[in-house]
Amino acid sequence: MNSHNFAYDQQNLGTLCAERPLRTAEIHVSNDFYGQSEGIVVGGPTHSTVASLNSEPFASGNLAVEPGFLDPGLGEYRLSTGSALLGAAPCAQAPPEDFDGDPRPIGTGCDIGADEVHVDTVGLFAQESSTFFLHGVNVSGAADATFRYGPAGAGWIPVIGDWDGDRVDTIGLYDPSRSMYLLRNINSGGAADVAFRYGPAGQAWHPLVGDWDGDGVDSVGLYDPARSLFLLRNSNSGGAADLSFRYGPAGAGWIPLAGDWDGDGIDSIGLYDPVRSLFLLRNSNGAGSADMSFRFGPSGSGWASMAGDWDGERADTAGFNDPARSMFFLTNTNSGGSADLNFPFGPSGTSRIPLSGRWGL
Ligand SMILES: [Ca+2]
Ligand SMILES: [Ca+2]
Ligand SMILES: [Ca+2]
Ligand SMILES: [Ca+2]
Repeated sequence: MNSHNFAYDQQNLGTLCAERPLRTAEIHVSNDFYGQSEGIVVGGPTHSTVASLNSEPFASGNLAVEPGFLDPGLGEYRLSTGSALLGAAPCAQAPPEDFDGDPRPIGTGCDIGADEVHVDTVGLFAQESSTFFLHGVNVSGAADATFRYGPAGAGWIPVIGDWDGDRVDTIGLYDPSRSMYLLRNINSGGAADVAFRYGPAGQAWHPLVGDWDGDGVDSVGLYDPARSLFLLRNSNSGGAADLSFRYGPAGAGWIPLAGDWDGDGIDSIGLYDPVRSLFLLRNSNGAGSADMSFRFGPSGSGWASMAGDWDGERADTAGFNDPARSMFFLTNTNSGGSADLNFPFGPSGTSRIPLSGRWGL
């Protein structure tokens, strides 16, 4: 069986797949033979094109297209979000997880090769009905998952994280009146899998989520705007903060963010100043000055800032939701400039809260 592979730029070498005696069952399925000039030898006959190969009874779905790797010059052979190999294969012969632990399939069909592409995509949360609307791709379209979780109109704040380390982000809620987190390991309605109080009740503190210790599991935090104080916890349970530090000006109305800005597997904090539309990101969780500082988006616009790994290159980058038009604006670099992705999702003119995560959708 030769399935879901790619043979990339094998100049004049071709691919030899010896199968003797010739079988009639499909044994060459959904491979990508790209940049081969001397044909594909399978069990005797040499095929100069994949169309010819696919005419054999033992072959189907093979392609010869530029695979669209993230950065082959740097040895980065994972697929980019624009690859023609995404969803290009049936999943019958694919393992249920890819080489870096992502579930297969994500979306319709499996990606050809060892990697199933899994990037952060957007979602929305409607507080009045406590409904989550999750979208599996960063283009316009209808929600791919819609469900209610938590009480309607209670003013609870959505949080997103990989609480169980399976590389799929799921939902949660933060109830400010009790300072209680209610986390769920599946993206659906139901009871909380983990519920605990952390921090003081009834404060106007912001919930935060990140993998602060790099163990592959996201855990919670809090941001006190009055002191610009971050209180981060490495486990999803009540108790004292594992990390506590001040960063940024107290009482300035800046919005806290969390993300892996440098792609080292550890999430750290940041701040967004809406007056200047300035992001001030920090690569370590402690006091100090910003490691990255850039303007992105219009000043004083009322847009909601967000962060995610929109292109799969492992670093989280900035984004916005404009609630008036329900437009998302996402950038793939933390350096300002114009958005790399912009698309509408959800109804305009509502006060839904934007979300981002690797939903496994
Ligand atoms: Ca992957
Ligand atoms: Ca998970
Ligand atoms: Ca962690
Ligand atoms: Ca990091």
